[in-house]
Amino acid sequence: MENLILSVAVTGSATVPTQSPHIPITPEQIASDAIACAELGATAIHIHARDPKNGRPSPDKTLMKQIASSIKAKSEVIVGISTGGGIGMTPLERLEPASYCESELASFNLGTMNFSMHAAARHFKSEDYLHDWEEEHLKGSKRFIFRNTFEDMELFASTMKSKLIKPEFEAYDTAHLHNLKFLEKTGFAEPPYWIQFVLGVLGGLPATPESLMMMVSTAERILGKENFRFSVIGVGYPMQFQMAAVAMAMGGHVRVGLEDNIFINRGQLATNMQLVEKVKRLAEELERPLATPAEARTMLGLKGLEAVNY
Ligand code: KMH
Ligand code: ZN
Repeated sequence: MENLILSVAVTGSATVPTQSPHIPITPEQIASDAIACAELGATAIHIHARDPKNGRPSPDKTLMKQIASSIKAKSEVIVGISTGGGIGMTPLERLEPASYCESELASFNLGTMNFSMHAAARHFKSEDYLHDWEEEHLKGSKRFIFRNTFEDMELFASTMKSKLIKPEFEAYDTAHLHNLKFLEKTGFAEPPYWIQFVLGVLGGLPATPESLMMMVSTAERILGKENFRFSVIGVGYPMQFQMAAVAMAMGGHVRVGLEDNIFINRGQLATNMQLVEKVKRLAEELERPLATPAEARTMLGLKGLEAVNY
């Protein structure tokens, strides 16, 4: 098996600051967690920006550039920029930070779907929330449609191609793999693919070994075994670790981080660095040495840090 590409999604846009004091918010905090995770051995960092005043997910490209360049100043870790953005952002707003920063990697979501975090609101009373946007963010996600139409995907694909940004395809269901195949047939995607199987979002497949097997076998059948590498995101606790272990045993790669899970043990809030350390322990036990950023750049065919705009 290949060395393990360990990605860390340090902040995301689904959670609210009230859920955990460890979620990095300011560009300095996000960069600092990214650098600390890289020092622990993480290969790649997936970033979103948040408004430093209140932690709300932000499409501000200058904030994103500030985060990416602070990471680059201290580390060679691969930086992947989110184009998933957050609730209320238009597809163009979501694309802008990656396009502006011309990052090596950027997420590419493969279909329109429900994407709800409303179940997390059951833990809080209205007066618990630290910021006025948070309650509606969680509860209102019941109405949220995560938009990724074919027109949007064509735009994302051609923009990323023109800036030599490698797509990190996010597939939440087997239908998304068929969408990717259609993009391939119509000239908007080209193997070899780097795919994240995202399991456990309310609106996508659940985080179970059965879902993962189905994703892998579907991808092998329709894309061809030699045409993709996969990594797995298990959303929630303990699914993040369970899916990591199954992915490692299958020769896949792994993403952890507070974007997808905020607990280190049942009921105990995590830091990003603790999540990395726990998954590193699993990787060691399962004989999957971590890939360095340089190794992963070769594996994924990335353009290199000299070619980014940050
Ligand atoms: N929040 C994750 C479940 C993106 O940023 O493009 C998926 C994600 C999407 O990371
Ligand atoms: Zn993300």
